[in-house]
Amino acid sequence: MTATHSPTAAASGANATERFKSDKLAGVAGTPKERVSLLAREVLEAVHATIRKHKVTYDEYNALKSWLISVGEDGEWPLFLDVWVEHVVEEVATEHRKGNKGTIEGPYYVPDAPEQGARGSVPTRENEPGTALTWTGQVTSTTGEALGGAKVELWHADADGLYSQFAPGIPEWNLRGTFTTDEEGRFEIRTVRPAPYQIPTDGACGKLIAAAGWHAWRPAHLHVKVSAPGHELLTAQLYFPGDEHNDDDIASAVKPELLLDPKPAENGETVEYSFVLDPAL
Ligand code: MBD
Ligand code: FE
Repeated sequence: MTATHSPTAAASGANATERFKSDKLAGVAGTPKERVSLLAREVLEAVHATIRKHKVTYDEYNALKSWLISVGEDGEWPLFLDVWVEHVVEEVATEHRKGNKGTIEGPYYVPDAPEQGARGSVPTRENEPGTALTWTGQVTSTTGEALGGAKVELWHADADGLYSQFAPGIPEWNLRGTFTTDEEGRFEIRTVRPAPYQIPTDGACGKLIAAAGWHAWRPAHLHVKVSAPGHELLTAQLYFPGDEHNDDDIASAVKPELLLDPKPAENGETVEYSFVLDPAL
């Protein structure tokens, strides 16, 4: 991937912040005082303990303050939280499940992607770069029932590692589609293989990565949300074997159950991957 194709903080951060505000703020107002007090106190105590343990200086305190200010200015709170915190929230939220493993949503989901039926292609540009990938699968319940009419929402980066609506110059719904399973719960999706994804290096998160000597990469991944009436929504990502970042994903979101096994085909690759949904709580 060339530098000209790197995602920028300006293009992705502000959009991710707006997206979050419009989608995710319903229902968060009712948290009881006792719960807020408990959680806020324990997080602050953990910060205090780190300061004492490592004798944090005023210079370091001011570096933190200035960095926190820039996270907001760059619109990178969604990116920061989804990369370094969400994986533990997801772990706790789904530990009771018997069906499919899921993983984090990340900052780039957009609801209501165009409907493509049970079999079809995600929206692509003419000559969309990348290896063609035909994915077949079935949605069933933990009781073994086929789930017809289930929704499989797919979104992913292109062969340059860029997401539509979060990088300039890409058609609005490129590589974003909603599929609806047939009576047997089956679907067939045609898309292209995404590239590994580098989080923007020119914003606050990039500054932290550079200052700490970390890397900015996620392995190539397909994002999905799978839903059916009476079942828990499954949010997952699927990964490709052999990707050099499967073992050191910056977002800690890879699980062995989420690795695909693509096979070479006449035109690109084929892959089978199915989903098992838990009953709604
Ligand atoms: C991504 O594409 C992503 O999936 C996550 C979790 C964080 C940043 C970019
Ligand atoms: Fe992603």
